[in-house]
This record gives sequence, structure tokens and C-alpha cells, in this order.
Amino acid sequence: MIRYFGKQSLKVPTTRFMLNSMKRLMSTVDEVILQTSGDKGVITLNRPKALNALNLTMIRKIFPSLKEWEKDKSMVIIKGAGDKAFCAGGDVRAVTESGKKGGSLPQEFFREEYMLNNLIGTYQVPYIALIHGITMGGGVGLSVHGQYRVATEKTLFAMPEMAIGLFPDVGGSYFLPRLGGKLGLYLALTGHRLKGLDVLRAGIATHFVESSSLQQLENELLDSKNPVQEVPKILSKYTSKCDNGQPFSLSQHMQTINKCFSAPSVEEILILLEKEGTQWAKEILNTLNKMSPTSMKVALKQLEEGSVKSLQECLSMEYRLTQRFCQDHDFYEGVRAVLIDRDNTPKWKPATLEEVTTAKVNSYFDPLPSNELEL
Ligand code: QUE
Repeated sequence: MIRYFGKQSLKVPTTRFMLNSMKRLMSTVDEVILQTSGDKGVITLNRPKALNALNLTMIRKIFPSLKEWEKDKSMVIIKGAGDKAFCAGGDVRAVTESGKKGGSLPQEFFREEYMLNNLIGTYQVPYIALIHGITMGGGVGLSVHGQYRVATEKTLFAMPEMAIGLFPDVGGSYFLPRLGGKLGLYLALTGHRLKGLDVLRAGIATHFVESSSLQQLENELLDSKNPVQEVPKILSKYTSKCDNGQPFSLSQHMQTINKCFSAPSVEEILILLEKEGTQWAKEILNTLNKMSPTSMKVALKQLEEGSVKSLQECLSMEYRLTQRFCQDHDFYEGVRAVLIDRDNTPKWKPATLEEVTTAKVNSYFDPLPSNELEL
């Protein structure tokens, strides 16, 4: 065939056509881009239209590459494609769709996501997450356990799971109780969003850079000869250039947060907030009153337990919780209300805190009959 049409007339256009088709195909298939630059690896989460939300396909590309790179690379950078998001969360819509039909995604997705979170938390070469833009839920799990997290003025951090009837997972039991005072529990229960420098002030980011300097920073990191020595120096240099000294926006509320969120039950937290009587406290109460009562009670116990556990123990505990949430009501209802129908009016069951018994909360933490997550 090729000979019949002649080499020049057909082969060249055919090749171009095929290359363009392949590129089009790749752009729909390559949800994660893996690149190497000398002895360094770069991971780009590449679902910009879905705010780079993490699905099982992506996890199954990232995990084995990170394992390989841990042996033969000197540094790994992870970032998000586009300007909007690092990663907006896990693909919980797919998880609930599978769970409703009795599919295996609830088991597989969370197991493999937490194994990836653990790999990042124990990574043996410098791991740098450029958390530019929306960084929530699953995106937090890809960054916060790593050695370096670089925020920009556009970073928007949150653990928003109370709103979808889930719990602050991806190692939330580990990192949230280790933030200052009761900040972690406050962020978990309210889903409060932190922006820009606040993400650094809270201790979620380790460094900060203006987004106009991100590419220059990345180039400098990729040019470093000895990342273990040079990466912290490079990151500190950019941070001191960009940090304008602006104080933490929650600092004026931290005393109240620490007082109210130290109460031993969710009900008592609400009573203390009511006693405050301020506009600020009223807004917090209004937010908390919309959240899943089951999610809030589980989160309180989860962070308490997590405060004295290792990251591995936390992720194993959280895996038990995922399986209980996937066997119950609120997670499906929350995803329906927020991500599918978008009416933002979930009908929680039980609907009140009083109806969520201690026995029920405790049962979520019970060992699984089989297939525990062992790390
Ligand atoms: C609470 C959440 C999530 C959320 C919104 C909430 C969450 C999550 C997503 C999300 C965002 C964009 C996507 C996507 C999922 O939104 O966990 O697939 O494209 O993953 O209010 O917990």
C-alpha cells in the first residue's frame, strides 16, 4: 500500500495524522504525566477539567512510579496541570456509584489511596508538592505527608468531608491533631478553607512562593546537584522573598477555637460556641449545623485516637472507617447533594447529634471482618 502511493506523497502526511491522533488520544488517556529530568522525577496530575481530582487509574500510575523513583531518583516533584487546582479531592463520585451497585471500588480506591499516602509519608528522597490552587481532601493526602509542601497565593486548602457525610481521611487523623492547639479539629469539623500564606502559617505548607515564580523555582530545583542539601535552601530563599509577614488570619480566634473545640463531645462544642454569643461563633454554629452528625462524631473520636497513633496506624483506622461509611447512608447522600444533584440539601440519617449513639460511633472503629489495611 505504501509503495503504491509512493513514499513522499502518503507516508509523511499519514505519520503526521497518526501523531496528531495519538496526541489527542493521549490527552484523554494521560490523567497523570510522568516525566524525568536527569535523575529527578516530575508527576503532573492532569485532569484540569475535574480540578485534577484523584481517581484509581491515577493512583495506579503514581504508586509504582514513585516506588521505582525512590530507588534511582534524587528528588520528586508533584504538581497539578492548569492554574486552578493541585488536586480537588478523591473521585468520591465514582466510589459511591460503585458502592451503590455493590462494586469493589470502595475497597480498592481507599486501600490504594492510603497506601500511596503512606509511601509519600515514608519517602526516602526529597518529595516536593507544589500545592498551587485548590488542594482539598485527596489532594491533601498527596502533599501533606511529604517532606516539602510549597503553597502559593492561590493555594486553597480544606478538609471538606463533613459536607459529604464522610470523615477527614487521607491521614487526617495524623496531621490534623498535630497542628497548633485545636486548629486541626476546627478545620475538620467546619471544612474552613485556608488561603495562600495562611496555609503556611497553619503548618500545612512548609514553604511559600508567589505563583509568578513557580516555574523559576521548579527549574532551580531540577537543576540542583545535591537535592538533600540544596532543596531546603532553595525553598527557604523563595519563601523569604515572598513572605510579606502577614499574620495568620485565624490568630484572633485561636483562643476561642482552642477553648470551644477542647470540649469532650460535639454537643458540648456546640454549647460552648453558643455561650460565646459572637457573630463569629454564630457563623461557625450555622456551618456545623449543616454537617453530617455521624461524620462530626466520628471525626472527633478519629482525631483523638489519631493524636497518639503513627501515620500507618491512622491510615489503617481510617480504612476501617471508609468501609463503614460505604455501608451506611450519609456518604451516599452527601455526594448526591454536593456533587451529583448539587442541591446542597443533604438529608442526613440520623438527622440529629442525639440520635448518633456512642455505640454506633464506636462500631465504626471496630476491626474489619477481613481485608484490613496493613502497612
Ligand atoms: C466535599 C468533599 C469533596 C468535594 C466537595 C465537598 C471531595 C471531592 C470533590 C471533588 C471535586 C472536584 C471533582 C471531583 C470531586 O469535591 O472529597 O471529582 O472533579 O473529591 O464539598 O469532600
